[in-house]
Amino acid sequence: MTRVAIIGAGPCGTAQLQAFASAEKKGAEIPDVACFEKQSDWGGLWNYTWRTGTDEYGERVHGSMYRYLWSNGPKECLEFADYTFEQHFGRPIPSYPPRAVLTDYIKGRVEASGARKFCKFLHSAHWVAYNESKDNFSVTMRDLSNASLVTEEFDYVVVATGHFSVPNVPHFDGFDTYNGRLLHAHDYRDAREFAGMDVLIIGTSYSAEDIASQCHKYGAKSLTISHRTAPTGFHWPESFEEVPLLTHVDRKQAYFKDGSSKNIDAIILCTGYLHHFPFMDEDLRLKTTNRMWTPDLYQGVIWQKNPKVMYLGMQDQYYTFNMFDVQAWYVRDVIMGRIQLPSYEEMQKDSQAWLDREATLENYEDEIWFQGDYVQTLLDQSDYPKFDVQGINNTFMEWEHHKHDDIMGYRNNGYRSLMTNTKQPVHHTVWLEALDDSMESYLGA
Ligand code: FAD
Ligand code: NA7
Repeated sequence: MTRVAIIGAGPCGTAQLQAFASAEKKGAEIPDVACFEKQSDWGGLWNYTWRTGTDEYGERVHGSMYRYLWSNGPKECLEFADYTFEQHFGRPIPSYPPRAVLTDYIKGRVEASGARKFCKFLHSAHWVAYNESKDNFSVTMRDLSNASLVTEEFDYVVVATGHFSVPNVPHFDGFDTYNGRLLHAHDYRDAREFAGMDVLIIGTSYSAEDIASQCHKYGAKSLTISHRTAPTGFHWPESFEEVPLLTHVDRKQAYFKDGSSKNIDAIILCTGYLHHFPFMDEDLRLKTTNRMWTPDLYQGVIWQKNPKVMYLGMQDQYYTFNMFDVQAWYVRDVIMGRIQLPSYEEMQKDSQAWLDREATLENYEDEIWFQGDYVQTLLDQSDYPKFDVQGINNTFMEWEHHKHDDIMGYRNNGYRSLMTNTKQPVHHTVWLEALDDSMESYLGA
C-alpha cells in the first residue's frame, strides 16, 4: 500500500488530513497516511505557548503567536468551503476573531472528520532522504516522549511545517551593548510588558503593524517604526512616528539614516522569518524567501526535482486556510493518481510563467488578484467545494481600504460570508477597547 508521511499538523497538515478523510468518506480507498507533529496537539502556530527559545524536550519552540492576537484579515477570506464558521459556531460571528476562536474553528473541523487517528504527536522530523533504488523515502523522526530516533519508509512526503517560525534576525551596530529589551517578533508574547515604554519597531509588514498596534493598545508610551524600504503610510495615532532605517544604537539611544535619534526602552525586530527545513536532504530542500511565487514548486506545491515531495503553504499569504485546502486536495489527487503530472520541462515552464507574472506585481491589489488566480487554478482541478474566489478578492480589497482608512479601527467592520452569503455582525466592542481576547468574551452578546 502507498505510504504518505505528512510533516506538521498546523493548518496545512490538517488540511492534508482533511483531504484524505474526505476522499475516504466518499468511499475511496486512501493510502496509508501518517502525520508527524512535534507539538503535543494539532493547530500549528494557532496553539499559543508562553515558551520561547527551546521547549521541554530541547526542541526549538515553533510558536510565534502572542497573547491578544486577533485575526489581521477578515475571516470571510479564509473560511473553509467544506466547514463554515456558521456550521461550527451555530450562528454568524464578527469578522476578525481573536486567536482562540480561530484555533477552535480549525481544530473543530479536523476533529469532526476523525483524522486524529492519522497523527503521531511529539514526533519531530529529524531527516528525510530519498532512496534511489526503492524510489521511496526514509523518514527519521525524533520521538520526543522517549528521546529515541525512529525511521520509517514512505512513498510520498508532504512538508507542512510552516515558514513563520524561524526568525530572520539582522544585526545593527551597538546591539551588543544596548541597555534595553531587545527581541524578535518570534519571541514576543505579551504587549503589557511594554506599557509605559518608548518602543522601536524595525520592519513595516504584518508583524510590525500588528505588534505596534498591540503595544499601543496595551499602554506603550510611544511607537517608532523604522523602515528599510518605505514607511507603512497608515494613519497612526499621535504617539507614533515613522523613521528611516536604524543605523546603530548607543546604550539606549537609537540613530536613524536621516540623522535623527531617539531614546528607546525596547526594540522589537519585526524582520520576518526564514524558510528553514534542516530535516530535508539537500536535494529535497526548498530554498526561498517569503514571496508570492516560490521557485521549484509546480502548481505552488510539487517539488519539481522529485515530484513525490510536496510542500504546502510556502507562499507569502493573503489567502490562508482555504488556499491550504485547495493545495491539499490537489496534492491528495496527485498522490491518489487522479491527477497526472506533466514532464519536468513542462512543470518548469508552467512555474516560469507564474514567476514572470510575479515580477510584474506592483502593489497589494496585484498580489491579491495573483494569489486569487492561483487558488482558482487549483480549485478547478479537484472536488474541493467550489467557492467565489473573485468575491474573496473583493473582500480583501475592502479590508485593505479599511486598513488604510483607519488602522486602529479596521477590525470594527463586518463582511458578507462568501460561503453562506450571510452578512456577519460587528463585534460588541471596538477593537481598541476590547482588552479581553477570550472566546467567551468574543462570542458574548
Ligand atoms: P504552522 O501553523 O506554522 O504549522 C506548522 C506545524 O509544523 C506546527 O504545528 C509545528 O509544530 C510543526 N513542525 C514544525 N517543524 C516540525 C518538525 N521538524 N517535525 C514535526 N513537526 C514540525 N494567518 C491568517 O490567516 N490570519 C492571521 O491573523 C494570521 N496571523 C498570524 C500571526 C502570526 C504572528 C504569524 C506568525 C502568522 C499568522 N498567520 C495568520 C499566518 C499563518 O502562517 C497561517 O495562519 C498558518 O498557521 C500556516 O499554517 P502552516 O500549517 O503552514 O504552518
Ligand atoms: P514579512 O511579511 O516577511 O515582512 C518582513 C519585514 O521585515 C519587511 O517589512 C522587511 O522590510 C523587514 N526586514 C527584513 N529584513 C530586514 C532588515 N535586515 N532590516 C530592516 N527591515 C528588514 O514578515 P512578518 O513577520 O511581518 O509577517 C509574517 C507573518 O506573520 C504574516 O503572515 C502575518 O500574518 C504574521 P522590506 O519591506 O523588505 O524592506
